[in-house]
Order: sequence, then structure tokens, then C-alpha cells
Amino acid sequence: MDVARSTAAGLEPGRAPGAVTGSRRDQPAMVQLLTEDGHLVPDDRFSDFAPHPEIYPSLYRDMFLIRRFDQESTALQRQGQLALWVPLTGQEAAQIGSGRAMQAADYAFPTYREHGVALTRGVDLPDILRLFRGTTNGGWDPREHNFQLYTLVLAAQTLHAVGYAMGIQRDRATDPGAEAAATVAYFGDGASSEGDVHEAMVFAASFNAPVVFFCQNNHWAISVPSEVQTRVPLSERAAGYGFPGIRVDGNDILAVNAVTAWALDHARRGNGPVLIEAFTYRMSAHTTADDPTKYRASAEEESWAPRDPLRRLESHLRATGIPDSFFTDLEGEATEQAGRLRKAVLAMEAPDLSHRFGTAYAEPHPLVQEELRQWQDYEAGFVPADEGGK
Ligand SMILES: Cc1ncc(C[n+]2csc(CCOP(=O)(O)OP(=O)(O)O)c2C)c(N)n1
Repeated sequence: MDVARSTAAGLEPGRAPGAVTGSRRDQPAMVQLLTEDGHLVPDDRFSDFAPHPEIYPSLYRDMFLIRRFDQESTALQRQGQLALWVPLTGQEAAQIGSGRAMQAADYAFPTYREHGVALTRGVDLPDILRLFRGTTNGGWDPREHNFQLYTLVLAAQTLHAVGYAMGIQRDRATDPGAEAAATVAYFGDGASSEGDVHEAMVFAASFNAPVVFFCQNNHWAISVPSEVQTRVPLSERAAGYGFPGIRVDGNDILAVNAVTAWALDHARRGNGPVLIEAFTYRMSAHTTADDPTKYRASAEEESWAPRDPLRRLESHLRATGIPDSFFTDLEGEATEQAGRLRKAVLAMEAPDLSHRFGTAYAEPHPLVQEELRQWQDYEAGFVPADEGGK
């Protein structure tokens, strides 16, 4: 099978993708509220949940700042200041749109690419880079932001999100005055092939848990195209578990925001889980260690350029009379943010090694303590540089 085959055909709403033998060609229509050229379109089911036009500039601001953060982090990795970077360019609308639909008491369970969601949850952006600089296993306090630490093991967080949602449900059963809340489990199209996602969805359905499964279908699981991983549109898998599945244009921030607000409302009201498939595209490489030219056709990448989530909202904002000064001020703010980021990263210090050993388990562990002693002995065996060591 030619896994590098372009998936560009059929990426328009309601059109079929180039199909794998035996796969379904009919695709569900996508929810869209803002066309690629920046025009608003109504949707019978979701328009009532659409964001107010007053907040459009702030939605654009978040997307702009997170794209700049992504560019700066990529540069920091190239300069050897980060071990690895996981870019999000192209997925800003999916992340900012869904993150901005959450309320304070809701809880997000991210993968390793949810920098935009982190921004909406109030995580200080430099903190995201602590993990990628290797100075910590986390970077922020999840409880402070209701935003879990990044999960590198694909799909594990979907189970955590369901477990937490079941906890919310039980807390409310014992204390009906407790605030209604839901969780959002973020994962990719590739992760949807993991058993954990299946198990999470079975549990969520069985217990009617208040969880929104938010799948960013960016079309590639590193080098494997999504069409190899599923014979039906991902959103349609929800029917097999017995809850609603919605495909939304993942590059349309207004539609993503409206659909997620609807799904969270549905979950908080006790109606159970929802699967959202945000149909989007990762314009950048999988990570800074990946070379997509080895498996992805440039024609496919070019076909996504006109659907850029930022350009789309910018066209709309300019057409509705937002002044140029808004965009130039934002440019200044992003440059200031980049400088602050760089300074913070260069100042991050690696923790003492004994701290690393000391946090492997919650309680002291004799084997780990023995390993630390061995390492310390090994280090002590070197001749210091000022005494002629190299
Ligand atoms: C359990 C597990 N298996 C394999 C991997 C290696 N791996 C890291 S990212 C990735 C592809 C993920 O694709 P997708 O879920 O579509 O998310 P994306 O990175 O495209 O956002 C794989 C296979 C892993 N991290 N965890």
C-alpha cells in the first residue's frame, strides 16, 4: 500500500477522500460557521452556541500568539536549547476554539501537542518548554489550571479523562450543590487506533460520564495517513459506542468553539459523552526530529494553505472594519512574548540529580536509592577540570 499517497482529494466538506480498498467513500458533512474566505454561514444546530462577535478579536489574538510561540520554540530547538519540539501550526483553531469553550471547573487532559489549549487554561507559555528542555517531567501544576500534564504515551490520557469525569459525577451525586463540570480528552487520529481510546469510550458510555472526546484529525500519525487507520469517518465511530459524534471544520475557530460549547453543555447536563472530530491539518512536521518530505506530498500541504485558520478569521475581521493597528499591536505583543520566552528558557536550570531519583516513586525506594549512590560514586570518580581532568 502506498502510504504516502496524497489525501488531498476529498478534504472539502462532504467530499470523499482518496479511499483505501474496502473503505467507505461517503464522508459526513462538517459543521462550518466561517467559510475559507471569511464569510459567516448559519448552522441550524450550533449557531446558538457560537461565540459573540465581540470576542472574535481575542480568539484571533490567541491563535496568533500561539503560532508565534510555536515558531519561537522551533527556533529554540534548532539552536540546541530544547531537546525536541512538537509543533502545532495549522491546528490553532481546533485548540483555541475548543479550549475557549471550557469553563473554569472543566478539566482538560492533553496529549503532547496542546500548546493552544494550555494558553486558554492560563499556563504560562515558558512553563511548557520545561519538559522539552528536560529540566522537569511536567512544567506546571495541573490543579492550578485544570489542565493535566502532557501525556507522551498515546491515548493514556483518554482513560484518565473518563476516570476524572466519573469522579465529578460521583461528587455531584453526594453533593448535588457541587458545580457541574466536564472533562475534555484530547487525542489524535493516530491515537484513535490505540486500545485505550476504545476502552475509554466503552467506560464513558457505560457510565454516562461527562466527557468530551476531542480528536484532532490532522491526517497523519507521523508517516501513516489517517485513511489507513480507519475505514469510516472517525466521528462515526461514536455511534458504535452509543453517543453523538460530530465532524467539525477544525480550521474554523467559530465552528469548533460552538460545537465544543454544545458538547460540554450536553455532558454537564448529565447527557453523557460526545465525540468531536476536528478535521484539520498539521502544516508542520510531526516533531523537529521528523522529515515529512519523506512521506507527504507537497501538493497536499499546498492544498491546505488556503484553509489556514488564522487567515480565515483575519479576512473576516478586516472585512468588519477591525483597524490595522489591531494587527500591528499584536505583532508587537508577540515579539515581546518571544523575547520573554527565550530569556526564560535560557535561565532554566537542570534540577539536582538526587531530585530526579527522589521523585521516581512517591515513597523512598531502596533500589532507587542504591542506584543514586552508584551514580554519585561514578561521578565522584572523575578528576575535576581544575585538577587536570577533561
Ligand atoms: C503507546 C504509544 N505508541 C506509540 C508511540 C509513538 N508515537 C508518538 S506520536 C505517534 C503518532 C501519533 O499520531 P496522532 O495520534 O495522529 O497525533 P499527532 O502527533 O499527529 O498529533 C506515535 C505512533 C507513543 N508515543 N505511544
